[in-house]
Amino acid sequence: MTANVSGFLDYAATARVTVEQALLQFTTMGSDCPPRLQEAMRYSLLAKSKRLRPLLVLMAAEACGSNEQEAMPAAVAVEMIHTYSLIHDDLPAMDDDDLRRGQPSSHKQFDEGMAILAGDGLLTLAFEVLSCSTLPPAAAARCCAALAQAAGPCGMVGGQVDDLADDKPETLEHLMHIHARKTGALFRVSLKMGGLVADATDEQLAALDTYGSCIGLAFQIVDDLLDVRGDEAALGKRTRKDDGHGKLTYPGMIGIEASESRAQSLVEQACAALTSFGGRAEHLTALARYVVERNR
Ligand code: GRG
Repeated sequence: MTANVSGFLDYAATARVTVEQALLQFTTMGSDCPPRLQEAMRYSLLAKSKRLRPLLVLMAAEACGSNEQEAMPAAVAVEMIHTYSLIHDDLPAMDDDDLRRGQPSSHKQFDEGMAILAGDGLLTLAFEVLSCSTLPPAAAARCCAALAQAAGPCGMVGGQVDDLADDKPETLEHLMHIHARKTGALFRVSLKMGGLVADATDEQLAALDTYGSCIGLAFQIVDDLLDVRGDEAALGKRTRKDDGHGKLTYPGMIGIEASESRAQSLVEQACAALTSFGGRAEHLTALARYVVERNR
């Protein structure tokens, strides 16, 4: 492991605790929320996770001169959207997975109806958290719009629909288009919201976006490689599924070695995009390296 990645892991471990305290606080629901619904939302939201998206929000805000406290509602909101997508993705009608984040999937622990509703609850609560935050109203509105676009029909949901299609074109270009929306959009919007909270310049937002596109794609390539390697205990989910389901993957299309070098060169591109931030982007640089060095 490279030196700055191990430093990043210490920083990330501390930031993760703060994010998880905020997730707990923002899911303390009023008395009209059925206790079992709150339990199901928290079951998935607070389960073991790398918390990459909230970390990206906090680190982008830091790189643009803001702080953890101001950025936390956006960090919480994107983690809620991510968790809802995992709950729904695991449902029998979608990827049909029994294991997620090292524990039974929501529909296995509760039931299908409750899993759908826990996902719906997190999706809507994310926008309540953002819009009721102490952010200036213009920044809150821009964050809400950006998050809705990234998670919606032209973003994550659209990518999922194209990925579920039986007759999808088997080209690298199409695979990248799916992943840019299904996985990449939430990475990019995490960085964008960090920038918006900090009232970043257009140049700063553009640099963060380039960085986000590169690490989003690198993340997905590594995800496919980890699936091939198949360490279920480390990943906390089923592995070697992609082959069995005839899924399009990078190792399947361009081979393992080419996938590894592609992920590596994307990380270099991501880091190069951050030069104008100087030392303030130290954590973002280390996170990019972590994305390719991770084993879960
Ligand atoms: C159901 C609307 C809807 C969308 C689902 C993102 C997605 C679309 C599905 C997730 C399925 C999946 C395994 C995608 C591959 C990449 C990915 C997003 C993995 C999970 O993210 P991590 O590794 O998870 O950051 P943790 O648990 O660490 O937060």
